[in-house]
Amino acid sequence: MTKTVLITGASSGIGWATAEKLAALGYQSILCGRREERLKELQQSLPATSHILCFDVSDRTAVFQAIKQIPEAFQQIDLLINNAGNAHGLDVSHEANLDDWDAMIDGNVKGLLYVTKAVLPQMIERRSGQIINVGSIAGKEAYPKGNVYCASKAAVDSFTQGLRVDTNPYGLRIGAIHPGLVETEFSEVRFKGDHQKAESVYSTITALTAADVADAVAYMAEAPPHVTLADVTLLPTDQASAYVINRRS
Ligand code: 8X3
Repeated sequence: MTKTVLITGASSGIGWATAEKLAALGYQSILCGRREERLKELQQSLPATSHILCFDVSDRTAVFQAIKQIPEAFQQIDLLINNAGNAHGLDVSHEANLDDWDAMIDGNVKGLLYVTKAVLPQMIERRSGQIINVGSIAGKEAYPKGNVYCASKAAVDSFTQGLRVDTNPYGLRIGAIHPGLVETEFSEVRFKGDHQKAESVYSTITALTAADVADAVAYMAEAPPHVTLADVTLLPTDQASAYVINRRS
């Protein structure tokens, strides 16, 4: 039977690449994001059926409304990939912008919680389903100026563990993947469009690509039902920890 995956943040980067990878494996997908045009572009390129849901994960009402409106053919969600999230700013705590902090807590933490809460009941009822949360190496180790971004990803890590414990009697597979440096729009967003600054994050190393992360997500998804990859940290070989990076000058 065709499996259905719901992917948040599908309009770019890891979300986009994961949609491509899973569609190639035959999954039908619910593509979620804020940018409808991008989602349409992705939909047209996929070899499998998909449905677009355009909403902002941090808008609690919108999340529940959108998920309620999923057409019948897509309603049984076998796999939820909580990928939406971003970094906003890179500043020491005493100089950071509170709006940036709000945006990270709202999107990376509250958004992930809302989508999970909207999808979880059907998985509990069916006693099957898988959730893969996209965390970050930043959630494992706080790095200078990462403060709230790191805290938001630590919350993803901790919530994943809690969710796995709570849902253990119901046969769900709950895990997280924690990537290190991945060359996507991530740094463009973090540095608010400062292209040069964003590029310099990746130009002196061989960073992961979004497709590398998608491959690992697919591996987690395709593992046999009795196998849960609970906690996967994925680093480029040039990166040993959140802040030990072998940069070539
Ligand atoms: C993205 C990885 O190292 O830039 O979450 O925080 S890092």
